[in-house]
Amino acid sequence: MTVQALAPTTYTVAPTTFDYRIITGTNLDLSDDSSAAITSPFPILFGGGSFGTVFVGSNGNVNFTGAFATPSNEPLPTSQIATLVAPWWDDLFPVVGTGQNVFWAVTGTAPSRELVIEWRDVRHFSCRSDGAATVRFQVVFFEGSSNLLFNYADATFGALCAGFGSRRLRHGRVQVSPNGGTQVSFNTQSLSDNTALLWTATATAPPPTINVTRALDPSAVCLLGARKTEPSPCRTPARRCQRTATAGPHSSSLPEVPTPFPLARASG
Ligand SMILES: [Ca+2]
Repeated sequence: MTVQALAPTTYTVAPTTFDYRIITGTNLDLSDDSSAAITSPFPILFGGGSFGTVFVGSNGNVNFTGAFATPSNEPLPTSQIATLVAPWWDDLFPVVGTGQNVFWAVTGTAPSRELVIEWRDVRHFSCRSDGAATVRFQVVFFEGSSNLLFNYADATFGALCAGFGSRRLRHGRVQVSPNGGTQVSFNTQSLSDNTALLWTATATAPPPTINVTRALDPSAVCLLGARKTEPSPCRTPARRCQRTATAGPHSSSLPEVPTPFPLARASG
């Protein structure tokens, strides 16, 4: 059999047309510095891998590695998590039991569905007492594509948060492995309301082809029908194995064992 692995992938990023996905979605009802795992109905292609589970963090990022709720961001690549998609990694503050939280939905029909994860009107921890100081953005994963889309409907906390200045606005980063990451900005204000970033995946090398040869193991076949009280009855040679198996207590369920044993070999 031939195994075709996915190629390692890097990302380039560029502004694109703003087209915010309006979803009702499921409210993850996250608390401060928390994470939730969601299961996508289609495989998420990312960085040369394929993933069924997406870990959604309250602090403006998702990953495919595990729960991650660290509020203190750092330049990429980070050693804190192997995979990271960070539209806005910052100390955000969703409010439990309210609509100021993180929502997700799957839209469209196969094979062109989208997984949309939205941080909807979430606050910043530093000015969490002000319900009007919020941001709203989302990440979109596309079925059958490793590309990503960041949409920013509200990229300015404003209100009480305005006093903190732009240094607290950090966003637009993708990391695909501990050794590689692409970021748009770090601790600077680089995006405006109603803007979008499209991350385009590029394979960095041809995908490796792995040839696998599988051989039947005579002893493995014979052991199915051997009495456990017999010391190693199913060693080679093959003919002895076949006789032992036929005489065993489960012989009626054993398949006919050809001699010599065939070597299964598949390719291409
Ligand atoms: Ca937080």
